[in-house]
Amino acid sequence: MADAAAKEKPADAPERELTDGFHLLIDALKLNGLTTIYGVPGIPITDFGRMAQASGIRVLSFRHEQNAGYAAAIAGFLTKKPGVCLTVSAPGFLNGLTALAHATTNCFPMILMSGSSEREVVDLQQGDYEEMDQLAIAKPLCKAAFRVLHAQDIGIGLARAIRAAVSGRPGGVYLDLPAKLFGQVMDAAAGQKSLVKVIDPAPAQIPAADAVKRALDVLKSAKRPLIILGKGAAYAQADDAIKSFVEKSGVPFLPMSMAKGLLPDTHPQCAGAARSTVLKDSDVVMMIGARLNWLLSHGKGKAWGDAPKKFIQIDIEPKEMDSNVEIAAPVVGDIGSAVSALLAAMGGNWPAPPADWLKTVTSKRDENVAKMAPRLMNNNSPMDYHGALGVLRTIVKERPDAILVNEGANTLDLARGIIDMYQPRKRIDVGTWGVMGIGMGYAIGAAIETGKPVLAVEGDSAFGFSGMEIETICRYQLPVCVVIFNNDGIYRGTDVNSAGADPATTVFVKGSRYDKMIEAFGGTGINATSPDELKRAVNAAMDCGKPTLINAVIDPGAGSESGRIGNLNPQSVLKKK
Ligand SMILES: Cc1ncc(C[n+]2csc(CCOP(=O)(O)OP(=O)(O)O)c2C)c(N)n1
Ligand SMILES: [Mg+2]
Repeated sequence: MADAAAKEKPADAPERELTDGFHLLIDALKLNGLTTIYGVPGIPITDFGRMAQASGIRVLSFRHEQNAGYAAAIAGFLTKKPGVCLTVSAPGFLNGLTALAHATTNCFPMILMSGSSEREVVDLQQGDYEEMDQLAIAKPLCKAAFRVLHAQDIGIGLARAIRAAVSGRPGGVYLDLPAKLFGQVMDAAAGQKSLVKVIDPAPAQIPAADAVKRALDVLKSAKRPLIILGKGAAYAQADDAIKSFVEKSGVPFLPMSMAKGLLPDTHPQCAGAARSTVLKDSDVVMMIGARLNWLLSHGKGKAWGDAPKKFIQIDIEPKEMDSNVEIAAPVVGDIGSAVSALLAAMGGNWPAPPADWLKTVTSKRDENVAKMAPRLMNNNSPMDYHGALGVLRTIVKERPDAILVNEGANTLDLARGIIDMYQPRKRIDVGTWGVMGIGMGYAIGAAIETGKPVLAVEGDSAFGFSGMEIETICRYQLPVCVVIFNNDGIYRGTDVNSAGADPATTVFVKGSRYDKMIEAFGGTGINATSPDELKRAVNAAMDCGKPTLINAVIDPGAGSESGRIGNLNPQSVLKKK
């Protein structure tokens, strides 16, 4: 150890070059190409953040760790490298933990690095500053959790974290960094040698040839086939292979929310606008990086109809198979390798699916699109969701490389259906949990990681969870345009509390002017009361790339309870009080 080495040094020995925990961690991050950190400073990581910044790492300071964590999580999704979030101990750690759990649930690679207090004191529960056994708390909420106690283990510790985050099914990793670690000194050359560059952190997982053949046999036998693309398919960055496979198969495809744009929503095979028909009437369903969780009604029940169905599932995680229903043809492998193997094994003359099925799907889709069209062109004031989203739909069509962040209830469900996406990984939203609060963190992470303009379409409630980060957006001058669908509340702004003076639980201050908030930080705020005004304001913001917040005034009565998932609310059988 360094102290011992110093004691042993003869008086006339030349001064040896030293390094310490601060510098080793910085070097280890850089060595592995992790050059952006999202976090909030404080004891014991303030100086680490300063030194990291001085060394050329981009260190983005947030107003709340949860938002920094969401930025790191989406950085992981967008780049296939772990997004890094840095927090202080106990409360900062806990604030970041929600995002780490979210990353794990959504299969995004992320590393939460938190400073922690003195082990000796924490373990005896003697009441240290921000005392908490963080490692134990993180463990059940993420894919892996590690603690580094010695400077010479920083290299290995980070290597383990990176590998755990990105290999197999990606997820969140916690790295516990006790305060003492940062100041630990060791010989610089030995320190340099202790660093680990992770070779091939997410090795390809090639599916077995017989699994590929079985999948193709089942797909070929289908009379009414369907392909469902999940966000795992978007994450894989195997865009060309997936597009070729879908097109070669001729099978209608349904993109899950964050897989929209992998193939354009306007693609002739896209069945997005015929969702209920294809779920109900298909006989063979191939899932590519999509899970049969609640978002797909667990693969059974009314939404899936009565006809027998066979499922083909492509996933990197073997345990995903049969999780909800029997999988007739499991293909375990990474999406890129699996889809390439499928393509190769299809041969040159793959038969098109039966024409009557394709006709059923396209006519249902065209019928639904036509039904929706006039509603999207209304210029009502105050706006309804359709009028406002009709405008945003055109703007995204004209700016297909912009990134769309989306959260809320009605604001989410309706935007998902109405706004077509044209390129992969351009739509990022609430994900598996339907969590509110990802908005500004995602917007910042996406702007930083991609350099592209960001359009964040936010319910007024959803925005409130991360709203303070508009200061962060202004501070870093990020090209983010936030549009708040302000209907005065959660789902609707019309609820009344029949029992007393307090407002109903779902309503906010009526006529709030969120646009004024961003003006406090030098950004542009605009109040838009009609689709025409909204269109002008968003276009101006996207053209100039300056931080902008648009308060879009939506009719408080326009939404519905819980958006499209009101059926999940438990009901009281007792008489309504
Ligand atoms: C972290 C978290 N807390 C609470 C909820 C419950 N929730 C679902 S949607 C929503 C807000 C919906 O209102 P808004 O964002 O204004 O959208 P609107 O339906 O009004 O357009 C809330 C609070 C949640 N999903 N996540
Ligand atoms: Mg609302």
